[in-house]
Amino acid sequence: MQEMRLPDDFFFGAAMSGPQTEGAWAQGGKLENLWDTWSNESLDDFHNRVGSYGGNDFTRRHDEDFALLKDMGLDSVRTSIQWSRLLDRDGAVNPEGEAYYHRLFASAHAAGLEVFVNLYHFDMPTYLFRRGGWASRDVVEAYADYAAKAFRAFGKEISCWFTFNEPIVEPEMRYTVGEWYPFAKDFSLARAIQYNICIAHSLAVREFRIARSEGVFADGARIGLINCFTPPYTREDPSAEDLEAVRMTDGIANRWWLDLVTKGELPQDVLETLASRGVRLPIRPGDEQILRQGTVDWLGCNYYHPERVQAPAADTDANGDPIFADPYVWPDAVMNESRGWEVFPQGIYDFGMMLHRDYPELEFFVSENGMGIEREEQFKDASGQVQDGYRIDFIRDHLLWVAKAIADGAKCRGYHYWAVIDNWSWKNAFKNRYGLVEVDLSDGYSRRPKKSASWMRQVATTHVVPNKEEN
Ligand code: BGP
Repeated sequence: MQEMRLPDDFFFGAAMSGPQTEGAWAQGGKLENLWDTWSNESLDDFHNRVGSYGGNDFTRRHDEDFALLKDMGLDSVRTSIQWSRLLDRDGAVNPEGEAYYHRLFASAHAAGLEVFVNLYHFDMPTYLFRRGGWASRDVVEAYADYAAKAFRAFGKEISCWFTFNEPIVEPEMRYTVGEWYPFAKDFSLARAIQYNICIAHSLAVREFRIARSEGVFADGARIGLINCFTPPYTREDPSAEDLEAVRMTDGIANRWWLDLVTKGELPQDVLETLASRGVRLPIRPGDEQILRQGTVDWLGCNYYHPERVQAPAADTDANGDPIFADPYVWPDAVMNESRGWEVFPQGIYDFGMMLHRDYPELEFFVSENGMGIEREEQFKDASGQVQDGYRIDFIRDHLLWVAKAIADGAKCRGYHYWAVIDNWSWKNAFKNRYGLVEVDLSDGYSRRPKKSASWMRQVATTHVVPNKEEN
């Protein structure tokens, strides 16, 4: 593809999350979240036995980090408030937690960065998990109360709010494939959790609107949802069963959320199929009215890899729960072997075009996109700088498809790279590095820009995405 130009008002920024950066896990009155509890109970589960405790030392280094982002030409940063830091066990604001976030946001603003705040990034406080977590309506309501308190504490400082990051991931990772604490493999429970998260999201949006009508925010405040989206692909010559696998994958992973945030309802065909296969959702009288409140101002789309599916080999799993799709391995797939994820930049274009067709009013931005590489020190030059040309290729190819989507009508307003500064990646800890800036664990978390940092400065300040030869 030839060089492309992004609109002048297109924004560039950095995505990160509280639990993956802050560290200081037991300071300032912070309570345990599930990552801390899992780290305490079974540190061997984490790469090189690095648990949640230190993050990437952001709490001590945020001034330096914001200066690095600004120096790269970025204009915005998204992070998350940790519920377990902002509120105490009784649901009251923890003054030290509140003070920390005021300092953090002031530091970003002083550097000239706009701050986007997300309220939940897979970080359930453990005491609430023990009361039932997302399976419990009381916890769902506690989340709405937390959101209301966050809006009121920071409404004058923050205009861009998000209720959840990737609400599909906890149902998958904690309750379907069982890779994350509490390691459940229960498709029905996962869908019940997914449903309750939609109620939590909608209640939080309602709180946002109430706060907005009471003048809690500065003018122009917006609420959104961030999820990982990809149109599901299947084999080139699909059977009717393959297409059915596409319908249900798309229904659960995409349309479920897109219908919620644009129409305030969940897709009827998906609900009917789930019910016909014995999956019961914890629907209560009055929920329809709650979901109606869940429409948002805009959407964040995290995109790393496409989803490829085919008809399932078996209809049901060991619990008797339905299986709607099996993975399909595309013979031409280009892989990022470090992460085991396919690299398919066109997916971001296809998603943008799908939104343009099916949800034409919805504005979005690319809220995460990035490439995690293992043993990145092998790419250091004599001066010790990581020469990450592969990452430049990755970002450039995605941005070219973003530019094409915009040219073809997609309402894509900006791009946030994950994670501009290397950070802690859940169970993989620091195995795969995503950053445009290296974090050196052997040198007290010191920061050092990689080759891609100056490439990003060039693109973010000119809005010109070069073709490959111009790298
Ligand atoms: C997204 C999450 C991020 C981040 C990223 C990279 O799904 O929102 O928190 O971690 O994926 O994935 P990973 O860290 O698992 O390599």
